[in-house]
Amino acid sequence: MTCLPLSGFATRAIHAGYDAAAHDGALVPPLHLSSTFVFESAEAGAEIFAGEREGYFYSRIANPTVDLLEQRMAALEGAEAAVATASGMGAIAGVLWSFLQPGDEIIVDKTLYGCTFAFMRHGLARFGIRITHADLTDPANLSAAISKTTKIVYFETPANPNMRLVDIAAVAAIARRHGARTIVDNTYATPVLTQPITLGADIVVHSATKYLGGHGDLVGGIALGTAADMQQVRLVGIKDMTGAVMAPFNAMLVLRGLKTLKLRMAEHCRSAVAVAAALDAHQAVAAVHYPGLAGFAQHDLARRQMPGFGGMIAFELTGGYAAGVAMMNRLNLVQRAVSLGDAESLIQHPASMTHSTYTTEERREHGISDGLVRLSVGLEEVDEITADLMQALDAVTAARVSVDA
Ligand code: 4LM
Repeated sequence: MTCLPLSGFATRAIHAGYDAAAHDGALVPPLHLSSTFVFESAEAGAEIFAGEREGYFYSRIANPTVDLLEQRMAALEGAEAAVATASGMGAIAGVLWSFLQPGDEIIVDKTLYGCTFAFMRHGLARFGIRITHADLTDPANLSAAISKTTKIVYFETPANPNMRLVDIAAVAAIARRHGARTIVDNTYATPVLTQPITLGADIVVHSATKYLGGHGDLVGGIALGTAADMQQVRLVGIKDMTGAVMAPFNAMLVLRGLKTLKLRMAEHCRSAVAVAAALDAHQAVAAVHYPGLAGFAQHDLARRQMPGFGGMIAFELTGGYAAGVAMMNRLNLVQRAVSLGDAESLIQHPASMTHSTYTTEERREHGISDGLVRLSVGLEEVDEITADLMQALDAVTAARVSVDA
């Protein structure tokens, strides 16, 4: 039952790639921890190594449990193939090392997750790869920047941390006309909300640590694309260059997470809409960045590209950074922690945490303000999430009023 004709998203998330009859009737796929695999003969081993015969030989290249996750994710993203990795950063590094040479240019959106930014601007740049930042919220900026040396166009939508959106179809069409690959980090949206490959992107990367796993108990990543591109990522970027392979146990945890991904995302989206509206109405809040708010600059694109607006919110307080710190320290239910997409609501301060990999000057250049606070709306009762945030904001407001008086 490797393919499920005419099946919908939730069915594929639970069944794709697995046939219980081939595994002693086990409802839940077995966990293959084996690092190496026994050849029936020396000749068979040589043929497997030469790619002349199918078969597993070493879990840095492929493993049956990880393989199942790759097939299942490919079925959810509309991709031909996938490569699961040790982390989201492993997926990003593995993909980029696979397709870039010294002298190539990569055009990346203005805002990226902190370590992705650091890997490119402070890492790849040292190896003769040119990193050009363009504001891809306007596809015309890509047309102006792209050239013959551009090999890759890379962005997140929504972007971490400030929620800017990119029109995937428009940007991918421009990149394709110039012979560049489009790579989309789909961590925030997940395939429940956006399937970039179906909109023209070439490669999707994820931090599986976030919504895909969904329970805060693993670090993992995955890259998806054509079979040929993923073979290159597997054999070059992962096998030989980074070794950033996903552990089978983590693959099993992600497979478990995927079974409820659609349900969880629906609840994250529903709750985030309510929390964003409550934040927006509070006098201590200067701005809320959430694609579902009518006042969000790219609300029309969000409505066109995302059937739900996601579980991530960024906001700024009228009292700036100091008020943000005071508010975060008064929270009881919402947890002060980086990462996102877990059942627990998480709050963090990008400038001093996830995006402290940017220099202060780079953060200013890239539109990440010191007062920005990021919230991952979890799966607790939405009224209780909102009440916790409101009491913390009320306390900060009261403290300011008494200082001002
Ligand atoms: C965070 N993020 O934001 P691993 N792509 C995106 C991400 O948000 C992240 C990664 C890749 C956070 C981690 C602390 C859009 C990570 C990297 O952490 O390597 O699985 O993913 O809080």
